Amino acid sequence: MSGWLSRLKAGLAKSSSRLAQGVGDLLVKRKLDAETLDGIEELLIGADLGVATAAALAGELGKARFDKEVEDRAVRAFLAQAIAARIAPVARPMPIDRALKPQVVLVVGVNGTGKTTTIGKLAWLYKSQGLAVTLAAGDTFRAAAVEQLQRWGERAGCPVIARQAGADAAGLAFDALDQARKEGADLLLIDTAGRLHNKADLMAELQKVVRVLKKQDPALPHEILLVLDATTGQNALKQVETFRAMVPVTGLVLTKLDGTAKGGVLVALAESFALPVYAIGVGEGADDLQPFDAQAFADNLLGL
Ligand SMILES: Nc1nc2c(ncn2[C@@H]2O[C@H](COP(=O)(O)OP(=O)(O)OP(=O)(O)O)[C@@H](O)[C@H]2O)c(=O)[nH]1
Ligand SMILES: [Mg+2]
Repeated sequence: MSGWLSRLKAGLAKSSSRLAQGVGDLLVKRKLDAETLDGIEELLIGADLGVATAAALAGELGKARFDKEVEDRAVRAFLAQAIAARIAPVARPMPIDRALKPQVVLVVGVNGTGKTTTIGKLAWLYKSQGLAVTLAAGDTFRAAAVEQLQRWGERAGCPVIARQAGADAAGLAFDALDQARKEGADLLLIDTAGRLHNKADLMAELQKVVRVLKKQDPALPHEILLVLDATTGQNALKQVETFRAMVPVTGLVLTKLDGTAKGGVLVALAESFALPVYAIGVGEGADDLQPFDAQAFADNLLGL
């Protein structure tokens, strides 16, 4: 856990250094007056917490501490507490039901957000917990996508079901389910394309995959995981709306929290959709994906 915490801290360093430094600078004169509160609100917006959340947090801070002399650390601790309270309800690891054989997880998202990498990391994580994991290379649009998933499969020691590029993604998903059932797999993770010729094609393909799975069992897929790239900031909110209009998304993964000052978007997502955030990605390595702890996340976001 301490290794993971240090990675979370390093990952959020860009977000936290700006926030922590900004709060510190604002409080040089050590008075939390209206002007300072406005500055803090702006900082929170800059960290992509969203306009409404930033205003609410500044308001709470003002009520509690208005016009009093305060330490910058106390202000950051107050904000971290308020943020943790907001994200705690969505900080939930993906529920795993070993009785399902297999539990079927469809992974969707815009191209480049980290779907394939996230599947590789999840495969690694669940394999290490003793689950039999099968991967399906449902991104049949690009040949490189299949090879990328195969490399992750080799690394984690999981079978990868694939077809040549250009094959029907729904057919591949059907075959993968069949094979995962025969092999008694606990978990089937299905990759999908992030981009087709256009958005209508992508929607049609994702919906067909879901339809084909449902024909086998109406409870399928058990989870539809939407992968979002934190570096896109507020754009991630748009993507949730777009994908929810296509398929019933059940949970989110937020990747690339390293290398961005927009870590606050997780707070905006929590406030806007109340969808569980199953995991966050803070690097490209196999163990750079973990369920997140709301308080630890908020503390690190504020550089505490
Ligand atoms: N720094 C960092 N890089 C990440 C993270 N997750 C994924 N990446 C990188 O982001 C790039 C895109 O990741 P992919 O997994 O290929 O994304 P994808 O959504 O499958 O992309 P398409 O298949 O093109 O739709 C790769 O270079 C990954 O290594 C993360 O948490 N942190
Ligand atoms: Mg991919």
